Amino acid sequence: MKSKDMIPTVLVVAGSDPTGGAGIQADLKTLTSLGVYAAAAITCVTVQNSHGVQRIEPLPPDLVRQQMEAVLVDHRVTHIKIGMVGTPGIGRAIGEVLADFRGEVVYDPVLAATTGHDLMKDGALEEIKRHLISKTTVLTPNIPELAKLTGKNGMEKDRLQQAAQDLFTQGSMLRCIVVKGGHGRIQGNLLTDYCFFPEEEHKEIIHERVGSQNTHGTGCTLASAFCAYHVETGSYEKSFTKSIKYIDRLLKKSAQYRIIENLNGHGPLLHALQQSR
Ligand code: PXL
Repeated sequence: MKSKDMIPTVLVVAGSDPTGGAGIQADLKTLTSLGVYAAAAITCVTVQNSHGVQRIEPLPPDLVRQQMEAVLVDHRVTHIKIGMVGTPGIGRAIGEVLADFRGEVVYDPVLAATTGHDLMKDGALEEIKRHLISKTTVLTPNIPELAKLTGKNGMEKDRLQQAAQDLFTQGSMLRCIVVKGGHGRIQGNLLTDYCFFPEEEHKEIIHERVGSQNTHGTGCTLASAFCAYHVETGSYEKSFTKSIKYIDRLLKKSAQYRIIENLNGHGPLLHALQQSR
């Protein structure tokens, strides 16, 4: 690109996963593989691998805020993508920065790791709702996260739709909720991903579950791919369809490789296999 117009930057705010499968590493790989410039502010350093999460060190909230501000004053940030927040204090600090931000806020409300380990401190849920969900435009929960955020359990479409409506009333900026079907009811080998809107009819994509050992970081990757496609298209619906396709292709390609020693663990996706749209 030779134009002197400023290119868009996506600012990722998330935790570090040293294996490179999830968190900030997955976000940067995804956005880069889709040709979008990505900056990163780190919330927490985790020590983990396919055997589990051994340690979590949240950074001081003001350090998270300063990282975000450093990028915001220098780049044309059109999208902020939030992943693991870690503590209520970090949630509040991010919320304070978002108060002055007018672009898209895509929040993947990470509550637990693939191995089941909690990635959010107890008692953070109310703070998250007050400070983050209130300023979020696109939320990308999986089914357990949707249930935790709303107190509404159930996997049927009606139940998910009710839970999404509940969130639309809590978050006045929310324009789109993508509910990832990976934890949902499987019919045959089919699963359904949903995209709910405050007023329009929802969209859904029914597709085959990909059998793979390498599924670690699919949530982070999907939300980042959504961001990248939204930078490109400006459409929530197209970003939903394209990001689900991106994940599907990447899961299929990555399934063919052995990446980790642990035969019972979840390996990462191989983002480098997906160089173009
Ligand atoms: O995939 C959720 C996630 C997000 N962020 C970090 C993680 C994980 C899962 O393990 O480690 C840092």
